[in-house]
This record gives sequence, C-alpha cells and structure tokens, in this order.
Amino acid sequence: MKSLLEKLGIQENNRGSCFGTDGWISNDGGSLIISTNPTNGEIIGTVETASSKSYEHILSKASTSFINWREKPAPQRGQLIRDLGNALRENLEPLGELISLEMGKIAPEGIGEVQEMIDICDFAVGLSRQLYGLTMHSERPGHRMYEQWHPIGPVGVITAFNFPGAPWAWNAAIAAVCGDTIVWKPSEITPLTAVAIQNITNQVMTEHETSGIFNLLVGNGPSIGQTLVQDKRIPLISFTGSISTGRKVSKQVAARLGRSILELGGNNAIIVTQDADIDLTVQAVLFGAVGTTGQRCTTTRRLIAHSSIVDELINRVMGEYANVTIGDPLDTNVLMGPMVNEEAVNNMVKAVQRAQDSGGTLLYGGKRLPELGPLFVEPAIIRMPEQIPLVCEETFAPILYIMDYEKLDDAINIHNSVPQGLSSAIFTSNINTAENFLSVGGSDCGIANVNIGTSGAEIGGAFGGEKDTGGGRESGSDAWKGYMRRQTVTINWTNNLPLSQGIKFTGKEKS
Ligand code: UN1
Repeated sequence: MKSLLEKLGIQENNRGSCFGTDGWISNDGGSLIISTNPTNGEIIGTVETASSKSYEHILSKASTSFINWREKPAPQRGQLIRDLGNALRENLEPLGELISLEMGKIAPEGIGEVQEMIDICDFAVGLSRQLYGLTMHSERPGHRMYEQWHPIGPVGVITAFNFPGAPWAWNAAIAAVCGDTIVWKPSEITPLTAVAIQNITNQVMTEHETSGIFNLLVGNGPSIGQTLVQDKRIPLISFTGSISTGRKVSKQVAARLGRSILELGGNNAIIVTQDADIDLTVQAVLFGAVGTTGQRCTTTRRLIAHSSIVDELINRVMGEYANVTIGDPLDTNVLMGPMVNEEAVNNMVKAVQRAQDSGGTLLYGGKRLPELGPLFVEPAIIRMPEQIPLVCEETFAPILYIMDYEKLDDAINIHNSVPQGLSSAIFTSNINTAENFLSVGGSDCGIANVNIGTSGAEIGGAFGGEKDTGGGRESGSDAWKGYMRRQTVTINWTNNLPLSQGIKFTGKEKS
C-alpha cells in the first residue's frame, strides 16, 4: 500500500486545500478527516479540512485564475486537458487501485472509473474546437444575429463517494475547456482519491505554467459544501449526491439566482419482456444490481419481468448470484466488495426487513457477512407482489426487487411510478416493444437503454435524469452548454435603425 500511495503523492497526513503544485495550503483550525479502507477498517491516511481562511484563499485564487484562463483560446485550453488525459493514462492502474482501496469497488471497476476520466478528457479536447454557436437570420435588413458562448466563471463541483473521480472529471474537463476554473469539494469519505487527482492536475498545471484552474477543498458538506453553495462568486454549482441534500443545494443556489446542475438519486429498472434474450438479460442484471456493491446511482434496483418468464429469470439470476465471490475488492476473483460504511449496511438490512414486513419474499441473500468484515453483505433478491412505497425509495445497496407484469403498458406504468428518473432499460427482441419503451409515453428517464443494463453509461452521451434525479446533464453531447453563458449578438451594419416587430418610434410622424 505504501508504494501505491507514494506513487500518487499521498502521505500519511495530507493537506486538503490546494490550487497548484505550490498551492497546498496549511489550515489553521481545520479538523482532520481520517480515510479508512472499508475492506478491513485500516486507516489509509488523513486529510486536513479547509479552514475558512483557506477557503477564502482558494476562492480568490479560482476567481483570479479565471480572469486569465478565460482569455486563452479554447483549443489551447484543450491542450492542457489533452495532457491531463495523458497524465491520467500514466496513472490508470495506481489511481484505479486507490479508488478500490478507499471506496471498496473491485479493481476492474476502479480502473474503469479512471478510464472514464480519460475518455472525458479525450472528448473535451475535441470539444475545445467545437464550442459552436448558431447564426440566425435577422428580421431586420442589414442586420446579423448570432450567439456566442463565454466562460461562466469558477464552477463549484461537489461529488459523492461512490464515484470519487469520474463525475469530477466530467465536470472539470468540460468546464476547463469552456474557460472556467473549478473548485472541487469531494466526498469526505474519499478525500485521498481527491488528493491524488489534485496531484495529477498540479503536475499538468505546472507543465503549462499555470495554477488555480483545478482547485481542491476537502471538508464536510455542512460546512465547506454549504459555504460553496451559497457563495455568490460561484455562478454554477454541479452537485452529485442524494435527493435530500440535492433539494437543499438547489434551494440555496436558486435563492442567490445561481445555476445548478443536479445529478441525484436513481431508482432504475429493467423491463424484461416475454421475448427477451434471457442470457443477455441475466448478465446485465448481474452487473447492474451487484456491480459496485449496488452503490451506483445507475444501479439496477427493480426488475419488472413478464409473468411468463419471471420464474425462469429469477432462477437464472439466483444461479449467477450464487457464483458471486464477495471479499477484498483488490482480489482478482472477487466480484463484490464491501459497502462503504456502517450506515449503508444498516440501511440495507433495514430495507430488507421492511420489504419482508410489507409482503415481499426474500429469495436470496440480504444478510451481513461478519466473517468477511463488518461492511460485507450478501446481495439481496426480493420478490414483491406490488410496488410498495419502500420500492419507490432508493436504498443505496445491492437490493434487487422483482415484480411481474402482464401487459407492456402496465410494465411502463410500474416503471415510471417512482419519484426518480435516471436510468432505464428494456430487454426485448421485438422492435415494436422497444420503440414503445422509447416513445414519449415510454420510459420517463434521462437514460433509456435497449438490451443493455441500466448502469455503465458511456461518456459521449449527456448523463443525468428527470424528476427527483434533478434534471441536470453532465459529460457528453451538448452538456457543455451548462458551463458557459450564452450571449445573443445582433449587429447592425447599415445607417438605419429599424426596430424589431416593425415598431415605429421616431416621434417625427406627429409633427
Ligand atoms: C454514479 O453512480 O454517480 O453509468 C455515476 C454509470 C457510470 C457513472 C455512474 N458511467 O454507471
């Protein structure tokens, strides 16, 4: 472990406020966050939280750096992101391993997360030459109209423990090519991954003889997070986390008329029709429900299967679950690591009990595995006769609720009858059924997949969802527009001043 941490520049005790290589700020008065390995409870390292003085320091650095950074031509900004992508490539394995160590996801998923960071850098480099605005035909003769996109300012990025790197990268890589600087408040559960990433960005900023583009503020949500959310100097807050915290963030940002991008909880389902390819479905369910120990916002939480195939599907899925090796996420044969903390385990155990008390049948797992460690659990499969309120909640754990249906309309109705709207999927070999699911009356989610599970989205699409998921979009497609301000420009190149809508306002007609 020591050599891994050394490679990433992590010490036993780390500072948590930074704006560049020489910009690690010592906190007077900041408390310590202890980062522990959820697999064995061992301390990996500590990080100092930002004091109010270091907060001010970082904010002023992010604000002054913005003034210079925004002047750099976007394709040149892209060069820095190209080098960031390359630096991440060089650190693919150690950074992936640190993510596994600190968060508990298995090694291939830790590495996959870093790959996702690299992918978004590649995307952002291309984007740096494609920040296109439209031109419009003016209704007035001799007038030209177009829109241009300007950087918006320092962007506040608040991320969650389950993906300690990728959502930062979706925001940071895109915001940086857009000309913004970034102030990152990572989850207090995964501060070391954040310190490692900051070290990588520092190296890249130094190579480019700059600083203050990527800034870090480690601290607790209710203190530093809240201060950031209420800070008028931050025109945009991008928040990933729970619905309840997202609601507070949204209100506070709206109260100061700032902008927010919210990526909140999901309650993602797969509909399995009578003509689905069962082999394909079973593989997708396994990755979707068990992957990342059920702690992705895109995790498959509900399976809505046609009554004619539900029993076969349950048998097949249970067969796969029986082969899931649970244990140290860095062991190559392990498919499911620990949960993140005691609270998460308790929430899971409680939900499994509540489901049974409300008429559900526990078909598989759902118990603690104390012999492996206090944070290990078996994934649970629960057959539900109907979609009770508990199933409409997101329990951030590997619990799969299975329900059945007769008619596709009923399945879509069950599917959409939850408050969240992030990711969705249908397994079918019937094109009509698939198109029905994708039509306006079909899935109400931000992501809709056919013959692909609910999790594991590529960076090229816009990522996010509707309803209580918060409506934000990050990552690919045109999500970059959220990180810039649009300016509509009209130029009159004549000696006349015609008004729009044909209005005459000369005062001469009277006399
Ligand atoms: C998250 O859980 O917050 O689609 C992000 C996925 C990943 C991202 C998940 N690409 O599952």
